[in-house]
Amino acid sequence: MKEVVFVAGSSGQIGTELVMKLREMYGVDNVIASDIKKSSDEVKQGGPFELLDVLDRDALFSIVKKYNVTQIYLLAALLSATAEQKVKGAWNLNMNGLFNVLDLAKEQHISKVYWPSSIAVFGPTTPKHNTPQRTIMEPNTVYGISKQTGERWCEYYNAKYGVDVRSLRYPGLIGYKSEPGGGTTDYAVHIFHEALEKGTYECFLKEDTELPMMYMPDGIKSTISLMEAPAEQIKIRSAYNLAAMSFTPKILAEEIKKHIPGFTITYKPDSRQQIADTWPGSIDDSEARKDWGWLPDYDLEKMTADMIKNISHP
Ligand code: AKB
Repeated sequence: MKEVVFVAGSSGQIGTELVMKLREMYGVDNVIASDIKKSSDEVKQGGPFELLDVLDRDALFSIVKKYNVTQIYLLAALLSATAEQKVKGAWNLNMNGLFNVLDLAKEQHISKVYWPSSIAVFGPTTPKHNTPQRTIMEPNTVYGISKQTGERWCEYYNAKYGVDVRSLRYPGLIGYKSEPGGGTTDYAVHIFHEALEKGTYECFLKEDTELPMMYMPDGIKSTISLMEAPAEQIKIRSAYNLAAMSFTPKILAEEIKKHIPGFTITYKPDSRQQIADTWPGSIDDSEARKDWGWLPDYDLEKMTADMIKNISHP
C-alpha cells in the first residue's frame, strides 16, 4: 500500500527535521507538513504544506481525505515550561489534539499514529536513576499530566479498538537546525549558540541538575525505527522509555570548553528548575532495545563536537 504521511506540528524542533527525513523515505509528494503557524522555508517549500489547528477536527479530516493520508505523526503540543503558563490551553491542545487523531484511526481513516510522550510522565516520587519502564508515575506538571494521560489513552485505543499507535518518552532533544520552544531542557541547545556567539551563557538550571538528553539525529532515528518496526514487535502501546546520554549543565559546559577554551557559564535558576527537579536523571531503555533494536549513535562527546561544527559552519 502506498503510504502518505501527515505531520502535524512541522514547525517545531522535531517536526522540522522529521519532515525532511520522511520526505527522503516516502517521496516529497507523499509527506504533508502542517502547523498552526508557518514552517521553515525548507519544510514549507520542499513539499505539500497545510496551515492547520489540530483542534479543528473537520479541517483535519478534510486534509486526511484530500491526500489519502495513511499515517499521522502528531507533534503539535505545548511543552513543559509553556504549559505551566497556559494550563487550560495546554491541556486542551495536548489532549484533544490526540483524541482527534486517535479517533481518525479508530474510524479506520488512517492506519498508524505516532504520538510523542516525554520523561515528563515521571514525577518527584519516581526513582531518579536508571528509571525503569514501569514505575511510580506521579507527574506534577501540566505537561507531564497530559503526557501520562495521553499514554493511557494510546494504550486504551490500541487494546479496545486495535489502533496502531506508537510512542516514545523523549528525553531533552538537542539539535542545531531549529530552536526548541518552551521546554525545560532547552538550555542544552541555547548554551551552544551563546557559547559560539558570546563565549558565555547564563543557565536557567543549577549546575548539578542531571537530565536525560538525546542528539536530534538519534531522536529522528528512534522515531522512524519505532514506526517502521513490524507491529508484533511493539509490545508497549503506552510509550517506550528512550535514552542516549545524561549530563548536568556543568558537565556539558566542561565538554564545550574542550572546543571553546574561554567559554564561561553562570547559573540563575528560574521556575524551570522546579520542573527539572521532578524528572529523572537517567533512564533505563532496555525494553526499547529488546523489542525493536534501539541503539543510540551519539554520546556527549560526539554530540558536542557535531553541534559546534554545524553551528559554526551552517
Ligand atoms: C521539555 O523540556 O518540556 C521537553 C521534554 C523533555 O519533553 N523537551
